[in-house]
Amino acid sequence: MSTVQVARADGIVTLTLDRPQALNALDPATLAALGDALRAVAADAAARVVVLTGAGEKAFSAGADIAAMGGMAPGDGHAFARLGHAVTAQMEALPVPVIAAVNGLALGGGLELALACDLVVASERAKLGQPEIDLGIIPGFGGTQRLVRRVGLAKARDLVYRGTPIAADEALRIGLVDRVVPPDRVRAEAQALAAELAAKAPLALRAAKRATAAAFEGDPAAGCRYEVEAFALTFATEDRAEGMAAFLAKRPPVWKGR
Ligand code: CO8
Repeated sequence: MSTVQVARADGIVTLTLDRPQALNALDPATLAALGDALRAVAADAAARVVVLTGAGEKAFSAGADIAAMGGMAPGDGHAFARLGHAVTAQMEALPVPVIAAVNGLALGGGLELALACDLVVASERAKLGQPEIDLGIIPGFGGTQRLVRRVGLAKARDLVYRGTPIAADEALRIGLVDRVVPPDRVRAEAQALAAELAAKAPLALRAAKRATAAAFEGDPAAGCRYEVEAFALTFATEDRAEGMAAFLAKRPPVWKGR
């Protein structure tokens, strides 16, 4: 039985890490299953938004599976780190936004999955951190890079050097998460946000994801040049004509994804 559950409704694909007895720790099989699910989303023209969450009340994910890592030789560790990087890169490369619904602990590789998401909704009870230092390792699924980008060098170093998790309100304050809600609201809030995005003009939403990603791919001037190209492409869509006509006619737009 897969440890990643997939549910589809109204253009929203919800992926649930499902190993609650191990706090949704990421073993190689779970990462591979997540990779398979993401490949299916990438090939699904009807998918508009992805929500990633963890089963149970306690954890989004407590990180890479320590029991699985315990027996790994350096070469296995290298392969495991590459698998984690491949999956987080897949998440960023998806044409549609990914929302993390952090329903509890997001530690180590668990936080690194959330960092590869476009937006993060967290439970008031969530705890987030990079505790790898206390295992004698460092973040290995892209955390050192994405965390620095998200919260800045000093705050990222504080989390990585000390390994001490922070509470949701502190995570909100430093920009590590985007919204904090009561525990029983986290999944509903993520679904509502997903529904809001799923109702947007699909091609414009995809262009917005690609163009904002370009901000980190080269120098700012190259990012701005990319924005001009992506912006111009939206002008070639029927949805652009519909969006502007609807505004002028004072009626809601009807998106066709063309
Ligand atoms: N891996 C495997 N099993 C885990 C993990 C984990 N990361 N976290 C929890 N579990 C298991 C526990 O072993 C326990 O299993 P069992 O019931 O069979 O004993 C079960 O989940 C419940 O956990 P606890 O009893 O420990 O629950 P507590 O509420 O007492 O504690 C904690 C919760 C504080 C979260 C505690 O479980 C903990 O410290 N977990 C480890 C957190 C951690 O260090 N995460 C980072 C892992 S390293 C990592 O993610 C690196 C990513 C990059 C790897 C690159 C590859 C080379």
